[in-house]
Amino acid sequence: MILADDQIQNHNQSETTSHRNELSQLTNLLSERGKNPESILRRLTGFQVAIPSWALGAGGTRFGRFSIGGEPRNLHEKIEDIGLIHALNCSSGAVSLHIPWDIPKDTDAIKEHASGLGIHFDAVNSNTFQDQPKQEHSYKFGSLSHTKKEVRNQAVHHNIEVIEYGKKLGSKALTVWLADGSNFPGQQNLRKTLNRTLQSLSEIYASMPYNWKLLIEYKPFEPNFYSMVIPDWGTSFLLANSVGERAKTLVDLGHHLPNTNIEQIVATLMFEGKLGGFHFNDSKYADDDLTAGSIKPYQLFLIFCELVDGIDNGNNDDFSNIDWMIDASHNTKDPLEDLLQSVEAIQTAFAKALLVDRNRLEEAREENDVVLAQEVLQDAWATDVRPLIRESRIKSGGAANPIQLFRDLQVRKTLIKERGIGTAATGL
Ligand SMILES: [Mn+2]
Repeated sequence: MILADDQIQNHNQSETTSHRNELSQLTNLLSERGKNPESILRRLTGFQVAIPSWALGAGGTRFGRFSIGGEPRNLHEKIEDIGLIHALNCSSGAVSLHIPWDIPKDTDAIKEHASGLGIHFDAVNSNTFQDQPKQEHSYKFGSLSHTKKEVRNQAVHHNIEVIEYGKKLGSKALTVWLADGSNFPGQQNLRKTLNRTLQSLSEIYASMPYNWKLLIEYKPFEPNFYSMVIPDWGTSFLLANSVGERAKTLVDLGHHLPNTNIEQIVATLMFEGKLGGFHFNDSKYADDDLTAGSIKPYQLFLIFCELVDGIDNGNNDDFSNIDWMIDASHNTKDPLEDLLQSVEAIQTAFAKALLVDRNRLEEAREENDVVLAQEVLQDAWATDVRPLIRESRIKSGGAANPIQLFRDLQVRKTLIKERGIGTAATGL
């Protein structure tokens, strides 16, 4: 299903008057505070968050999975769904492919299909956390860190194969999330395991084009429950530093133990110019993969405060040097509506971070005025920025209210009619 421009324009017409009123109130308020609404709008409009190819179908747990109907049956249809999201919000113009779940059979055709919908190919993702049919060696006891050289070679070659697909599609980064680890004390020599991982990652790095990044993701537990080879940002950072300049750390919000100060991790990585990528989601307990901003929106805001500060003052030049992606699972919601909500929550956190009066905040910090520092943050946090986000969408040709239009047009019903009720997309 492809949306026509006039469907979006007709929807926007019906929202015009109230939107204009809300927007002018907000821009007046921002101007009074010495902020330039136009420059905030420009930054919002330029910010694109990639959608992973595994997020377009219903997610599940190890206990079960409930189909939503009309799920994309192949990569072509997955990209079509991302095209729908992007047409509605104009902020999801990239897809992050998972290999081997979404191997493009005809790379030229798929590239053309994507570019027709305004979508480019973001980081490609390898998979050595499960065995594939006809695979020679099993990853049951690890992949890049495995004790046997032949298993490590197989895993390294898989990553190189993923790079080859990415090169054909125009990707510029490989994301490695390593499920390797151990379930019981004594199972692994922790130092040797780390060393083997470093050697394997170095081999992969050596096979990347000169303008690619290697993004190293970390996770404290699951699927292994005693030790993970890359459990935290420190280990990822250590590996990235040893592997090379274009190896960077990727922060997945769900991959931290409860109450970890993620914004401080972001600040530290930016201080070192090693923040390479970001996976958005939210969680109450661990890697829950819930909608970004649905549980801890203030944390998301604080993270964006560090991102904005780091980019404006630090070693990471601009937002385009960081790979942004949503990494969530949609067990109960329509994935397309959930992704629209996630992108809006991310934009909200970003917009509020741009409203922070940085000069005043720095002055308060220098004077150790703790109360004022908190007030400055709260002033930005408590501002309703939705009119700005709406305006950024409308200006870019998107919908004033994407979820409302998605429902008015009965998009899911149409997809079910086109694809059937029992379809299941590959993914988590
Ligand atoms: Mn992730």
